[in-house]
Amino acid sequence: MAHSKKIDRIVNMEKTNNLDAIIIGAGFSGIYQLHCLRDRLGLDVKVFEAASDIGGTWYFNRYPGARCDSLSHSYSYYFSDELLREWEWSERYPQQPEVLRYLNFVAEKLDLKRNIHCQVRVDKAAYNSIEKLWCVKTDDGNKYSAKFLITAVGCLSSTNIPNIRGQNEFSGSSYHTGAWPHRGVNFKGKRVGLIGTGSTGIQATPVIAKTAKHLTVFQRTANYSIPAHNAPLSDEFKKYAKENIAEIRTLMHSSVNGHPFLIQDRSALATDPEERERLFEEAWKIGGLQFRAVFQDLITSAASNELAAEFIKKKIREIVKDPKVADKLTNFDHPFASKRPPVDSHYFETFNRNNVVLVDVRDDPIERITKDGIETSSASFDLDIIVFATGFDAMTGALLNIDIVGRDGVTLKDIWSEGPKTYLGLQIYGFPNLFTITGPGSPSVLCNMPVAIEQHVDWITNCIEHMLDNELATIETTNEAVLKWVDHVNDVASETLLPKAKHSWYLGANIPGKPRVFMPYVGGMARYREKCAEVAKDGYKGFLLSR
Ligand code: N01
Repeated sequence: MAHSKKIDRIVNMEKTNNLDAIIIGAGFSGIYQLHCLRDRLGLDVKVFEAASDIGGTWYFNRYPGARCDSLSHSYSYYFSDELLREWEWSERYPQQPEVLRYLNFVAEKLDLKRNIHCQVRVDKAAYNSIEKLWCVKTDDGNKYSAKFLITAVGCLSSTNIPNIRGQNEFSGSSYHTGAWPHRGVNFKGKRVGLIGTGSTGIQATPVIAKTAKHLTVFQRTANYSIPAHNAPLSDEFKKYAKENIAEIRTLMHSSVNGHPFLIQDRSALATDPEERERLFEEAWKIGGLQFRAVFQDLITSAASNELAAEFIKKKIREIVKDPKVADKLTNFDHPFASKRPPVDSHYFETFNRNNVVLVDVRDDPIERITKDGIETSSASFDLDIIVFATGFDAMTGALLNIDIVGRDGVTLKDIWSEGPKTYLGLQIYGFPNLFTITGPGSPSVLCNMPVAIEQHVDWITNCIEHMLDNELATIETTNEAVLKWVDHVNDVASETLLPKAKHSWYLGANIPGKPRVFMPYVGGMARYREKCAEVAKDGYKGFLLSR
């Protein structure tokens, strides 16, 4: 039933600009949220998207080698069996263009694009407590108001270019991987410098090395990486995925990280050494994020983690021919998987090529960028292209880039000045009727993203439906619920080794001046899903609902 008429759309601006809901962002989360609000609840909704087309992360991250590290059959919306049956992934891990094609397929199939306004950036959103409406200003000079405001801005969308002296002097070209030019970049015959060895740098390195004349990789933190063993999907597997939708969905919903596999209930430390080695070997052959699932205590026991770290070091040493290079690549300063573990296609092998050099910038820091390239404390590197694979102002950056003003004129920047504080990652005290899809304090980036997104969107949709059915005007979390949840997020994180990675973006440590707060919820997707369902069932415990 359409609820549109039920909403008292109080006009404080032009009539045509009054909506039931505004969604910011047209990536995985924004387009599904639009479908739910428009097609399930019958609301009048607009989506604003800064890019010139839909896709979010997958629109911007077009760098060479960009590929998903979730298994393709699980990197899909599971709300519609019809969509699942109609779409066919080609590889075990889809490349960026295929994921973007998938999102366009969904948007077209559900006729979503007519409500999505691209090349429109939301500059400001302010809550009008009298009218109980969100007032939104976009960069094309328009103003809109809506009862509900939903951010679908992504966790890794605000790019981070480190402030290195002399950046503007470089006479060559430079690019951030998360804002890659659509025309592509031709590396043929070029001397390339790549800064950063997170998931992105590790994916880009082997591909750039294939065409560049020379590639210098500037590594600050040695990173564990597990081989993807990517390959085309067999017809048999494609058939399995289509014929077992319900089982795969159940498996993903019951797993800790929303992946279609479970973490094995055994301890690395307690397993006999020979058997442990065999299991690690087997897991290495399977590859990808599933490696981490071979034992259940790898992220909770330092001793078990060390065993995994030693195994990975051994593997890297077997691959990399020059022992000095292998030393740099295995000089880990954090436990395995305490930062998001990259999944690679021939990353370590790339350092056996004679056109690739690794520079450890811990030993030999980058001093400045010059007209000709990069200078470290002991050498200079002449370059034609610099690639910044330097990550994102994760989880909060994209939200804080919008000037969001809540009840009583309180700004999001102020209320989060000591780090993000939310209830369930879904709502912020002082910001009624604002929902943050995959916000800080939710499993989000620790989970297979589509699973985390669908759970949030479904919860928000059900909540809005509940409000409409009961003629409720506002929902706002209480300060008490927020403080309790923030403590819980910290407590759960401290039971694991994840906060031990001092340079991790999970902690905001990659951005100078950003408060050090562990942002994602480590308690597991299945547990979190139950908690959210329980909150709703208990009449939205921790929220105040008003008429
Ligand atoms: O970013 P990162 P990313 N000088 O922050 C280095 C997701 N993702 O884009 O570790 C020198 O992880 C920095 O060094 P350090 C995934 O969740 C998914 O790679 O801070 N180096 C680090 O090596 C991932 O975790 C896929 O010491 C500097 C690198 O830059 C997340 O995105 C694919 C520096 C940044 O690594 C972010 O990954 C790709 C400086 N001044 C990414 N500043 C999928 O497959 C930073 N660095 C879905």
